[in-house]
Amino acid sequence: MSKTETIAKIHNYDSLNKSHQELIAMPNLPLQNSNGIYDRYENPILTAAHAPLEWRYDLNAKTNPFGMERIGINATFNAGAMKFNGKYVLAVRVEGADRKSFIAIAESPNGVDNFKFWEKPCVIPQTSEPDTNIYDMRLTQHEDGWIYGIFCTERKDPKALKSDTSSAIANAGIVRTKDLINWERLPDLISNTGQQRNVVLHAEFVNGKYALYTRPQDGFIDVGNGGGIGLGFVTDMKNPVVENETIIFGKVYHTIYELKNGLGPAPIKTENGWLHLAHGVRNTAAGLRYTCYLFMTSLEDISKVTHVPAGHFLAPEGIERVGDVSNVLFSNGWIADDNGTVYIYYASSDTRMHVAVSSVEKLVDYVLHSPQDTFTSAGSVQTIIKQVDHNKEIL
Ligand code: M1P
Repeated sequence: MSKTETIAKIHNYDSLNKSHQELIAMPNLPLQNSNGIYDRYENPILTAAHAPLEWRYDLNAKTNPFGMERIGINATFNAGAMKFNGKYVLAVRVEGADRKSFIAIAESPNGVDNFKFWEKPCVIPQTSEPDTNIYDMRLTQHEDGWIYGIFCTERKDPKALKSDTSSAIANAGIVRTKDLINWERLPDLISNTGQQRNVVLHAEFVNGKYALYTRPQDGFIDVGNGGGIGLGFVTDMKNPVVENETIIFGKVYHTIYELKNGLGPAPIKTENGWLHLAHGVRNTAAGLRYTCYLFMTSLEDISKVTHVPAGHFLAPEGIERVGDVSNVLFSNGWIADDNGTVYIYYASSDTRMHVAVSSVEKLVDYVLHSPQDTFTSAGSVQTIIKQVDHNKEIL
């Protein structure tokens, strides 16, 4: 190209850019039908269409004469979250049309709208065994001074039959950073179980050790005999051998976590205990149903579950029920602001991100005072009757 030749943008750039800027700037308002526990918001906060045009388009008219999208983005979901430099920051699982997931940072000035991706996706260094696919990063600002990102790393199962092109081994990959730009890769988690997903780092040391919530599983899809939310300890994150792993919250027959469960983000510390957000999975004739639930553990002993309201806290509704993996609500990120507001970032149907807003005070009230599961229909009836009788006193 001669020096005098001007470089023209693709013919459709202005209209693409206008729509993109309008999408990002769209205000998001709370919906009116709150259950008193949290407010859902009317719009998803991140969709595939929020991915920057520069990621998707070759903007040079000469090399892209038709103004085609060259790199497709399929979904934006399962984001870790934290407050960083005064901004509400998400470490988003972005899935390309090629089915590879990667992590990209998006930030918002207010936590509910105007989420914008940073210029480039995160470059996550590899270990000696390269990852095929990475996803679902949990961000933890640890008291050791590092921000840790623990994510799922997936590689093809070397022991799978030649005819089996799907079986994989999932494990926890670990990175740490100070700026969310430069990531130091640490060795993958070393545990006794075949598969690990939904691994989350607790923000404080426990008896001088790093505490990690785990989710051991026998197979890539099959939970097998084990499963449940585990807790284990690591002495040195540069040699992350999990010690003393125990299940602190197992699967239970005829509950929303009958088939499997897994922790969401790192728990929030409250005066009453550690507040946890998790997902539970049950099987149905229409496939797996993922919902989110809350529970609390003791401040003195983080392995001790103290409160579990019955059933789901957040379940897919309306458009949330439809997507690439329908009937799934999944959360691995929330932010508790200094004023007590809690922003719960959740994904629907492995497709898009949403926010629901509550407060530490409300969530603690919900966890402490909502009835626990009695595990039988008769028990559920008694729980309702007790409330009806209680209400007679004031009606
Ligand atoms: O498709 C639903 C979810 O399935 C997995 O979660 P879990 O390991 O608990 O079954 C994850 O792959 C998650 O990313 C996904 O949203």
